[in-house]
Amino acid sequence: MRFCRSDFPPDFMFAAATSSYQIEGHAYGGAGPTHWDSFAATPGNIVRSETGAFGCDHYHRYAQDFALMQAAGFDGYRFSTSWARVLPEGRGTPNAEGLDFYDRLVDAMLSHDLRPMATLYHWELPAALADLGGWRHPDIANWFADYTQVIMDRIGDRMFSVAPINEPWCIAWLGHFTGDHAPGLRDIRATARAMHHVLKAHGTAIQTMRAMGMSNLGAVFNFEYVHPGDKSAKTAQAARRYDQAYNHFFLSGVFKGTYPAEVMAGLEPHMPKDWQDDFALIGTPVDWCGLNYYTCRRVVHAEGPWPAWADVPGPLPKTQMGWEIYPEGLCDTLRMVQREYTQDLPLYITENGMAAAHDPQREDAARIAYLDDHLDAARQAMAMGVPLQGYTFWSLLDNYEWALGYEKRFGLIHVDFDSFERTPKASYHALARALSR
Ligand code: GCO
Repeated sequence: MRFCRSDFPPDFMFAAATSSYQIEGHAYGGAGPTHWDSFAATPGNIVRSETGAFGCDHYHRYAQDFALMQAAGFDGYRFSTSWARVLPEGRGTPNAEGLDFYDRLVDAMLSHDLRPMATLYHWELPAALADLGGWRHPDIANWFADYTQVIMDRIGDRMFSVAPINEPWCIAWLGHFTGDHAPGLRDIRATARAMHHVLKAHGTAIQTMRAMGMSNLGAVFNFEYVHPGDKSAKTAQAARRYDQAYNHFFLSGVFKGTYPAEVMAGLEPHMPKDWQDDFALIGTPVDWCGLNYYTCRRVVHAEGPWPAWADVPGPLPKTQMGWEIYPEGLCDTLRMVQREYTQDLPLYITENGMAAAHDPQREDAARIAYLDDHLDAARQAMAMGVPLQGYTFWSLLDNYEWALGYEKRFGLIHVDFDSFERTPKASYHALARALSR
């Protein structure tokens, strides 16, 4: 690696991230069914119809995983708790085994010198709540607050940081507009409701945790750097529309108490009743903001109803996901977020990384370069005054990449999905060396 720990301020945090459904093994420990289980059981939604039933068997192997993290010199671990593991029906009686599991998990993090950075929702909605309408239902924010209370009553005393929701865009848009993620809807009214209700859930969870006396509470959003895909004026507008919907809608709700006009041009007729009255809740102050950044996108105008956009492939080298590698976009995004929304609020990179096919001969060179280039971009942003306090790599382990099943390998550690054997990759060793200096 071109960088080492001493290139960063002494309290800068290096972490790695995972999420519950992607690694734990949802079949274990009395967890209830989720909308990802039913989405996966429906033919055509997921590569080989794979599910998170066994994940990386982290449920049984977490101590080994944390020992590997400690040996690499990580300071923190960004993980998520599963709503359906804590409350199998989404509401009502908690699953004692699930609460015991997270209690043990957090103690194991601490005994491996890893600061727990929790996320309360990383996409696996309890199926019983999906039956009631899921993110479309006006009461979901209250259900989420109840779940927040139950899980944080158990582990909240040991958290370094907590964010309620991972990536509102993916929940609302990929789940309800494109149908690529569970629950697989393609419905603009459902989308508008989900986009608003995830932010209400974020706000009620922050208020719930504040009332419990918790601190260091934040929000995690995902970003793509948007390039217009051609030089036409219509494309310029489409690119701006995409940028507003993807990169600005949720930040604007939380930090400015309003939604962008270009987005409301399409969504307003479908919004829930009295949505304008919810911004005091949505804008409940947070202590930090997290950015997930992977790639850029090239957007062109497409004929048809709002949003009237399409994307086109770009010329840059691509990851196993087909995503262009564009580190400059990370620096620009950090600066944009600070300038337009967060000013002095601490920022964290809460996800960044790449998928690469398993190829032991090639020594993981692409992932090492990706890390180097994005950490350079992070340092550039810091040199320009961005109050960045940590970097989190996605992901610790190869894992369940949602609709793409187990094929896309994001891990610093290779996982054999038959034996669950872990093998650190060259990127793991390179990062460990960099963090030791
Ligand atoms: C996300 C999610 C992760 C994904 C990762 C790679 O950011 O989309 O938090 O669950 O696995 O991003 O696509």
